Amino acid sequence: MTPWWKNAVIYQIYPKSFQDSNGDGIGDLNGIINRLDYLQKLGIDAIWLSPIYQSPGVDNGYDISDYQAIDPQYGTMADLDRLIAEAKKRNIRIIMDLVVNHTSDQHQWFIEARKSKNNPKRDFYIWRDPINRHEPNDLTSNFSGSAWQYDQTTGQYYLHFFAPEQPDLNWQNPELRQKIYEMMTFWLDKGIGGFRMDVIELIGKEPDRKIGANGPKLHPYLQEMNQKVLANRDIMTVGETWSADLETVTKYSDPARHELSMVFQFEDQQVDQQPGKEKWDLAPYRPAALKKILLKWQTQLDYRHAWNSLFWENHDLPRVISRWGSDTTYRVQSAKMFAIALHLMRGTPYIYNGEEIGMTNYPVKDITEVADLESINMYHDRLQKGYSKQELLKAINAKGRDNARRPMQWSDRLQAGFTSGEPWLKVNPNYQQINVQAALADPNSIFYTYQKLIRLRHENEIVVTGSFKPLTTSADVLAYYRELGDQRWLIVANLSENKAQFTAPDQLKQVLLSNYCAPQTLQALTLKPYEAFAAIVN
Ligand code: TEU
Ligand code: CA
Repeated sequence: MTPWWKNAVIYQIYPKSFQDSNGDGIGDLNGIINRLDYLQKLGIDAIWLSPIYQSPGVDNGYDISDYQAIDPQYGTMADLDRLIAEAKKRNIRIIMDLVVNHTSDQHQWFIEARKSKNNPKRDFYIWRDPINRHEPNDLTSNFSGSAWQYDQTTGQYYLHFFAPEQPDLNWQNPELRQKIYEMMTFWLDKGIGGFRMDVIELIGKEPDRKIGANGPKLHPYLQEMNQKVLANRDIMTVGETWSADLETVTKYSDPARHELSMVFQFEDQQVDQQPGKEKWDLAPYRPAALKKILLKWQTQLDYRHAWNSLFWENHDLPRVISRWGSDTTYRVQSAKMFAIALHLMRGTPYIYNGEEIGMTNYPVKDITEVADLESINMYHDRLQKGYSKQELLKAINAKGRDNARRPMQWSDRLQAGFTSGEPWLKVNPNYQQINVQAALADPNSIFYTYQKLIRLRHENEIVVTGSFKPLTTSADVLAYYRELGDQRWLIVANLSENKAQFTAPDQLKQVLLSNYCAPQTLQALTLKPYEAFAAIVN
């Protein structure tokens, strides 16, 4: 039997930016509850909620100080229980973000751990003596600088792969693992739909050997977690795994191995960065390179023994139309094209809040306008290394995480209907044109393309289990067949702003979706900029 999460579409909410209900400028749980009818109309099956746990907010909630308390800025545990119940009434499950590679430095465990070398919680974290009065080694943090922070009280360094306020947990400690499993069980017993697991690839780290991702104990830990917590529950799990390749994705998601339902892999993220460098080292987008990676994952992963997720955006990534499509002349066409191209592939699709109305990046002119610590740290680090302000701002505007974290644009009212107060991060001024209210009023909006794609997946087995066959096309055109029994669908997407020629040998039976006028034939077509369609053929 096909598990529910294979024909589900999941919607990611970034709570701080989704909907404020009390005028403090910060999105909250009651705000989400008020928008459930909208999400039901879109048709999604589950919400992945970015962290709403108690947190000092150094990394917007990815620094948790209490796993079993709700941060007061988002509401109360009663509000969350109500969200779970109200969502359930609409057949929507709540997927919680599980951040267990690290905690906040304000977590009770760390407050204890740093007190003394023989504190009972000391070994929940990773401590090392200085070497020649310096860091134990040259491991670096994802947020710039060393991954080691010196702690005065005991004269040792602790490990942090992210901010110093996010000390890494020591998964080698069995008592720590047990505590995490108990915490996960607490959440599952509330009736949530599963977990999205933050940087889960790092939990098998061996810092002395400079191993972060994919340590030798990673899969044994996940199997233990599965056995102790996840097994025999009607839930899904998705791991965030930046380093995943075909082989490791199979390890994580082969049902016979009892680890996770699926993972996020990020290979396509590299198409617009210089090889071997960081995301800030920009390189031009080449549609053909993107196509190659998409096809690799569709054709080379064995979907009988593995599963993949499909996404363009999340809270760490820029808006896809600003990045690889058009956020001006062809905004609507390119947004629909990305939707059509992605949602009819194999895997479970994710929509990031605002993607379904074609929200765009918001460029800044000065570093003082930036909120995200990743961008701010990188900026200061690279300024020191001799980069110019201008090129650093260019990189932040292209790839910075604030782009996707701007308040959700609900209407053309003040502050886009996000808040009646001052939003924590400025609203994109284009909200007067781009907003939910306008999208719902226009039958040709991006919103309805997403709605239709979700419905197609729900109603047609071919989208979920059909085989996948690429067509040979011109460089910038992605085209594939899905086939099941005697049914055949053809999906065509021009990934570029240039016109392109396209021909398929098939007869057109019925056009399911298109972002221009529906094509009349499949022979000798000239595809318009970002043109895409899906059709039943034979
Ligand atoms: O992100 C993992 C991660 O590695 C990010 O630093 C990522 O490389 C970067 O943002 C890409 O631009 C997860 C969360 O999704 C992110 O929001 C957190 O900041 C991070 O973990 C730490 O918990
Ligand atoms: Ca609020």
